[in-house]
Amino acid sequence: MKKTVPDLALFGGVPAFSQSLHVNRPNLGSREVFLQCIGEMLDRRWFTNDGPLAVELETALAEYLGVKHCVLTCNGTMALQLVCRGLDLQGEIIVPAFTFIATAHAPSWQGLKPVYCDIDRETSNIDPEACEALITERTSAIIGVHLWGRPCDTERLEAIARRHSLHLLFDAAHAFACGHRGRKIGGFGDAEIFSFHATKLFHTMEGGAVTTNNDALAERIRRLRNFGFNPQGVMEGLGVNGKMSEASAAMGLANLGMIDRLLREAKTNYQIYQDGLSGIPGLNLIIYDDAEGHNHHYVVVDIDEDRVGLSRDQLLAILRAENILARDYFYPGCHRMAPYDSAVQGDASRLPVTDELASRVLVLPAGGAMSREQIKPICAIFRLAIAQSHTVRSMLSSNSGVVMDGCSSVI
Ligand code: T4K
Repeated sequence: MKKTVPDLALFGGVPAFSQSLHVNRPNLGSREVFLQCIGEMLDRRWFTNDGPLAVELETALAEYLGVKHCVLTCNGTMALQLVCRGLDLQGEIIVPAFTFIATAHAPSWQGLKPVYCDIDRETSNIDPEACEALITERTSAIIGVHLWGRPCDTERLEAIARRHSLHLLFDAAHAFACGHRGRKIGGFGDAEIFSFHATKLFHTMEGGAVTTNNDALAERIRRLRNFGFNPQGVMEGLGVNGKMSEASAAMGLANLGMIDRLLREAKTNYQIYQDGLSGIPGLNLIIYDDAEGHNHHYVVVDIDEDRVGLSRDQLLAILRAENILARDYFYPGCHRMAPYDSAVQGDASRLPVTDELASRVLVLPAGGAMSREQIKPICAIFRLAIAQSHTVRSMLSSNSGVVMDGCSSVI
């Protein structure tokens, strides 16, 4: 256990971990089910194109999420592109900038213009009032992101969308198995999209899905996903290859069967962090509402530099030197990244809450691969660095040889 500031690896101490700890290393559900599905797939020699494993997974997911249709895709980005096409969106769409770049790239790839909206300070989700103020005659849709799995204010957004005759989509990439007002995320708005990337709580290695209660939209997306062919094999128009492979679906079935265990493990790890980080002034673990139902997949801390005595980036550098590969998601916000940054240069203060949170938030290593024995030392390093913040600061300013590894923002 590290006791003094010179024990920190950033100042020459031995790193706390000999192997890197990652944010959200992939979960492994049932190895047995996975291998059995792969064996059957090999015997069948049926590897893709709506194979039996993908069909089984679509049915099981629709049931689990309580939604009429689940259309599997090769990733979450493709799922969002397919929805934009499926709804024939044109012109501008309103999106938050405090999200993974794919939320903006997917509609942009479809020729739409993202108009960035600020977020609510409490929830980190799109601010409905700010959203309504951005609507013009060019707007065709609003995309809410259930960031870290915390639900958007779906009721207010639905009311706004109705008032202005807009489509409403949700990027639910983080929100698998999360709930809102007694319903699982998946059936809100016109459609929701999920990412089943390897780093998500429920994953298919690579993959994603569109979920919707709209029969016609689901059918349209199925055709678009298969090059534009209809079920009779007749070409109807422009399409793309957005299908999920059978190997990915096998991983999905192996994980879905163990979903309760995966959720339990994530919650346990979150609670170990909660205990270990409690009572540190200025360091706040973001809270999940158990009454809504949550997956506890992202362990996110908000750092108030004035009270902590160190910036988010200084803490990030301390952790990374210990091989704790925390991330500064989603710094600096999509609006400040290429190709969108040139448009906001003259108007940099339009997203003040986004800019502030993007410089304060840190995502910690989590997921089922983490153990109590790993989480406790991480919390202890936070406590040591913050308790000794004056010493850390003065050592940082006097030691020009210190490398602030992995910080994307300016220290
Ligand atoms: N909307 C939102 C809100 C999203 O967060 C995402 C994806 C999407 C849409 C788009 O969905 P997809 O098209 O990706 O399905 C990662 C993921 O690639 C991305 O899926 C995810 N969000 C985003 C938040 O994180 P990176 O580049 O920041 O992290 P990456 O892929 O390096 O993985 C994180 C850590 O996990 C690594 O440090 C190492 C570890 N890792 C990763 C992989 C792939 C493993 O241990 N094993 C692995 O197999 O983007």
